[in-house]
Amino acid sequence: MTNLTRRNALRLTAGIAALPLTAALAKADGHATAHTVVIKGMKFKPANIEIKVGDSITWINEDRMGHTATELNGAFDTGTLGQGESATLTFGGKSMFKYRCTPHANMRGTITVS
Ligand SMILES: [Cu+2]
Repeated sequence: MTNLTRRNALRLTAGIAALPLTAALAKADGHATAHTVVIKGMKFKPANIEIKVGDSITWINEDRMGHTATELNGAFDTGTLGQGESATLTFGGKSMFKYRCTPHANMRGTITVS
C-alpha cells in the first residue's frame, strides 16, 4: 500500500479539518469526484466502490454505535466515528483496498481506485 501519497495516509478523524485539503485537491484536479459511504445498520453503503485517482471518499456514520473504516494492511484508518461524525480521505494512486470496521469484523468494504 505504498502508492498512497503522504496526504492520503493522514488520519483525518475530524471532517472539518479535511475540508480545506479536499477543496484544494478538487480545484487542482478538475475531474475529482467526492464520494460518500454511509455507515448504517452495521453496513458500509455501498460496501464496494470504484473511484478514480484524485477522488475522495467521505464516510458518514449514521448508526448510534461507533464504527471505523480501517484498511486491512494499515493504509488508512478513520479512527472511531461516533453517530453523525465523518472522515474524508483522498486517494492519489491506483490501487485496491479492503477495509473493515475494527470493532465489528463482519463489516467489510472494498475500494478500487483506477
Ligand atoms: Cu462497526
